[in-house]
Amino acid sequence: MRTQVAIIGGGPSALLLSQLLRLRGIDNVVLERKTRDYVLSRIRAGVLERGLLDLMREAGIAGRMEREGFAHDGTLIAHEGGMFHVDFRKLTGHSVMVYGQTEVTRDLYDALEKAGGKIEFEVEGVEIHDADTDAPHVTFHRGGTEHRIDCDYVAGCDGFHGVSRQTIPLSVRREYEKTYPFGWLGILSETPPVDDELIYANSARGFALCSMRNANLSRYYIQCALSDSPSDWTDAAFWQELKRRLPGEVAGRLVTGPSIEKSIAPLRSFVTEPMRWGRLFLCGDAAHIVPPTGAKGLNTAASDVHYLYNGLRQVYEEGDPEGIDRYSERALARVWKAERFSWWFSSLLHRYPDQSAFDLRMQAAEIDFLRTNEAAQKAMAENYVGLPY
Ligand code: RFL
Ligand code: PHB
Repeated sequence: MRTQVAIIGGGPSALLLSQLLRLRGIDNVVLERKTRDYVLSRIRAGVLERGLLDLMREAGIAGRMEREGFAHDGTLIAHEGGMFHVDFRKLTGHSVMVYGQTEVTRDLYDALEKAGGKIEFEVEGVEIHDADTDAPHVTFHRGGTEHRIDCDYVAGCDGFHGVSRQTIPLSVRREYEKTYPFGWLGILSETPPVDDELIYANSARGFALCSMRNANLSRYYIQCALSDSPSDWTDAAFWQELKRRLPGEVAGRLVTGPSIEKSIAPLRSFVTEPMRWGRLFLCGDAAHIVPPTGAKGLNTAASDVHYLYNGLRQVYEEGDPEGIDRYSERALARVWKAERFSWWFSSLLHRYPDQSAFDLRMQAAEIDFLRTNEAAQKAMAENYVGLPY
């Protein structure tokens, strides 16, 4: 088989890139190792920046998001029993959209399937060959048969545990990593959200987040030990702990119910450089990970897609390689700012096992500065709604 762009992975980065390229007549094939249902069962991001919304419009998949998504003009930050509001719209002129990653992915699968987009599911043993030459190819197995795809370019959109990053020789790759000494235990429940906006809470018992998917679907998270497993937490224990971390007035109106999903995610900051090796381009979680506190993972994956899609368009439509030559530099400049914001916002809101009394006072002072200082709120809001591409 031959195609112009072979796309490894079938998550949101891969599908968005595939659909944008397809609309420009650039042939591509998506290779996903799981089934569609499996990919759609992963509950992940919930907050979309305007850059991603624009890309969804350009990809022709924004209809349901415009109808069913919820625009949020600000967020709430709780600390020591009190709570304050950061007004994104007033401070930046922009808002964010609450619409789940699962729904974005579903809309992309539907659009690609309707338009005859090429997606191969349940592929095994994907290998990228000759990425540093002018004639790369990809091999994989399915049902005991080996397949080969010859292509012009390879987009590595296969997430943190994929093969694409590993294809870049260690002599070329530089990796930067920070792990955090805790995880997030998240639940999804068919209950009305406790507030119209998200609540990020710093409490003496650890971080908590109240988020949502729609008027009757709530998503809540609490900071937990890395050694915990979801089965250690009954629903009752989760709700009790969440309430203890929220201001009394919020806890009092929290509606609880059975969880329909419960999982633990470790927190990590990670970047690999460069994001291009020859004709292989890394995109999204394959190249970088952020802790979820700033809601930046999917949004940063989308900004990579923006730079790569425009670079590939430029080379195919104008014969100009400038965009792909500068892809790594442009993508990384924005990635590092999202890394900084996610690290800062995580440090502000979590309890660390080794925090001294002095560290705690520093954290409290910084939260109070954010509460009372408009310039600090503006800096936070500009990062949260998303820096320009
Ligand atoms: P994905 O979604 O991991 O998709 C990669 C796909 O590649 C497949 N794959 C392979 N396919 C073929 N061959 C191989 N060898 C392969 N290896 C892997 C996988 O099966 C998978 O389908 O990466 P992508 O597309 O780059 O998308 C990134 C986002 O998923 C991620 O950044 C976000 O979910 C992060 N994130 C959030 N981001 C936000 O922007 N806003 C949020 O509010 C937000 N909340 C979150 C989050 C992530 C979370 N978890 C669970 C880590 C909340 C949580 C709890
Ligand atoms: C979510 O709704 O899953 C969510 C929202 C905001 C975050 C992280 C996750 O910062």
